[in-house]
Amino acid sequence: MLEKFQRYPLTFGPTPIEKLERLSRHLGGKVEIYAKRDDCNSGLAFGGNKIRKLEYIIPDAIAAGADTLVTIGGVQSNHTRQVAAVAAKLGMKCRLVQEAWVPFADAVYDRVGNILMSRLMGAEIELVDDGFDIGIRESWQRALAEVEARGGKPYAIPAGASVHRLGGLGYVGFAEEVRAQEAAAGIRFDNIVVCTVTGSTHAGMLVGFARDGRQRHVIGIDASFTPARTRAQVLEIARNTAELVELGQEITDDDVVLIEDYAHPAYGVPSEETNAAIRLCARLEGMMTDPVYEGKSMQGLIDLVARDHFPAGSKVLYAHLGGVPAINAYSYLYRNG
Ligand code: 5PA
Repeated sequence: MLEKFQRYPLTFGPTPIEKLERLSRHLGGKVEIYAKRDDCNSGLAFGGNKIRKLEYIIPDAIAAGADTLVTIGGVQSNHTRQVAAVAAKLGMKCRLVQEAWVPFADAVYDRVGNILMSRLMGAEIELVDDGFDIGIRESWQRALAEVEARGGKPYAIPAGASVHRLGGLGYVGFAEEVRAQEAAAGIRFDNIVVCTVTGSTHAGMLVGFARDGRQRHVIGIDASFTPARTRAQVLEIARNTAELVELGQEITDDDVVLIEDYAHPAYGVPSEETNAAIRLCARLEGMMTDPVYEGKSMQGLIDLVARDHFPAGSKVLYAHLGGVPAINAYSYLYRNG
């Protein structure tokens, strides 16, 4: 589906799929749980889902003659860290706007984890005291204008690389990759579980899996805590992406499956249940998840299995999208493990 698009390689290649044997057994053994390890997809500053998206965006930035990648996220954004890494790798500059999206006051919140790495990789960082919003931000537009005013050539990457014309393509590729891996292993996943916030990861998967009629088998777990906004953005990106790849099929509102039950108490703040899921997965599988995104989708997966949402014998694929560096900013929560 992606042959006509240019891809700038930033990942190691197809990511592994592994069976989470002990977690599957712990949850009763009726459902087989697998993880696709996009958290291990690249050597660029720990990788993650944005690297996969950026592979299809960077050719456009290069063609535009840009010298500075400009993007936005929260203080512990994984996205901004991945953009900083890609800029370093390409020899471009990087300008990041990091807003106060998370009401969390660990003393070192703006010193460790993602933002520490972005600073080390040479990004110019501006901290802005505005709250969470996945839309187009005034602070980001100001940063773009500033780069231009200084004589630079900025390239605009929106939050999560999502509402970019090419933002959905990376995860169309994910679906194609899964299909090839399924064929090679002789298995087929009944459901795919994905954490959803700015929407292009979920949207790309919808389009990719629509090719074999599985779009409603992609279960988005909302971690934005503004699910109406996120849902609308997933649909919009999926529709645009479907057109771009000439899917030949309309993506409808009913195709967007987004479960809202696990994002509380706020974006970026884990509940007790989220923390329990993070600990369970760490202790049974040695697989780390974070309190902002993947811990919430893991919590959702565990809860859905416990509630018999999936028929016995189902094979469920958990898309691990990265995000673990942020855990350092939550050190007080995990001081006793
Ligand atoms: C993020 C996003 P989407 O934004 O494409 O819906 O992906 C959600 C998601 N898992 C899932 C991890 C580890 C993520 O980092 N992160 C954002 C960031 O600024 O880091 C875009 C919000």
